[in-house]
Amino acid sequence: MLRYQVERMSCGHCVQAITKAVKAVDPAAEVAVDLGAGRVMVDTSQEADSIVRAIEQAGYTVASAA
Ligand SMILES: [Cu+2]
Repeated sequence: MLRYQVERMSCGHCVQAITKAVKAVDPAAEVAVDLGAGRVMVDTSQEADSIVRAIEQAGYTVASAA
């Protein structure tokens, strides 16, 4: 399970955008977003860096991988 702190997620649209971006990299990925904590959790077989790039390409800033 990968965990990221992601900045400026504020609503359901953000959750959908990030989920879609991650699933574009790995359609089998399980994505959970905790808006209150600004945290994205991803269960994937892909490289952690690939997931970071996908989130950033969706327009969000990954503050840290935790
Ligand atoms: Cu939003």
